[in-house]
Amino acid sequence: MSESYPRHHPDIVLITGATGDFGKAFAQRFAALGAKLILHGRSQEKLDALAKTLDADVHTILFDITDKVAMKAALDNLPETFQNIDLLINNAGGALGADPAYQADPEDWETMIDINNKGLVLMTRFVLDGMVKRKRGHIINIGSTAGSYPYPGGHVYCATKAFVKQFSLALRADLQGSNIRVTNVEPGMVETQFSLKRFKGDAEKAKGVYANTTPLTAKDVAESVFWAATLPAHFNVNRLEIMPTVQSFGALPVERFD
Ligand code: 8X3
Repeated sequence: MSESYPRHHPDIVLITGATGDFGKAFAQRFAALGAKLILHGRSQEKLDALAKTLDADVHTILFDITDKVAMKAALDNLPETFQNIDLLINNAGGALGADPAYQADPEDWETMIDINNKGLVLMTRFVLDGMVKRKRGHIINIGSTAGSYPYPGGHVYCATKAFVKQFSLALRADLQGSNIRVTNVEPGMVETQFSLKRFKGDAEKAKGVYANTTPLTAKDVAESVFWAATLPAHFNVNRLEIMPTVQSFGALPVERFD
């Protein structure tokens, strides 16, 4: 006879970057649980299209994640029935460019830091106010294996994800005694629009990243987020590093002279 394991059910889930591949998969996974969803995006059209596909009570919030005034206003003006956020999934983010650091576009660097780091910490700061008062909540940050394992062309993207990892762990320290959980989910290769964005619309290059192999899918990542979020409230996953089976580690390169 199988014994059932108790699950935690977040009632209100806020997902940033909800109209991207990860965001959609998260929205679908938590809608299936019966959670109310606050979906953040930059296009009302895309948010509405996503909301239509979901069998859930949805509130959409529209702002650029780098605009802290608009972010604060959207959070301050949540309808009463959406105010008690149980779970924040800091998902908005991405990579821009994969050229060596000395050839990278400095604007891409600033954008990655603004979105992956500044957007994420401010969102967290604003949502934590209510969570701390209620002594209930979970912050799930979408990190990356790139935050632990640097690779050529990764420079600022890797650094932003290392920041997210350490920020997540440091938050745990400050939230001691608050009953609030923090988890950094760190996926490796996942087939999404990630590479298309990184290579600025070069579909050939983006396709090549996932060619002839079996990457993780957004659904796989949603499953791991869902697992961490629905564990009983006394159980905190600090970091969850996930990769497709086909991916592993390489040796450190050494320059040799003739
Ligand atoms: C995505 C994984 O390896 O492309 O965060 O940086 S990787």
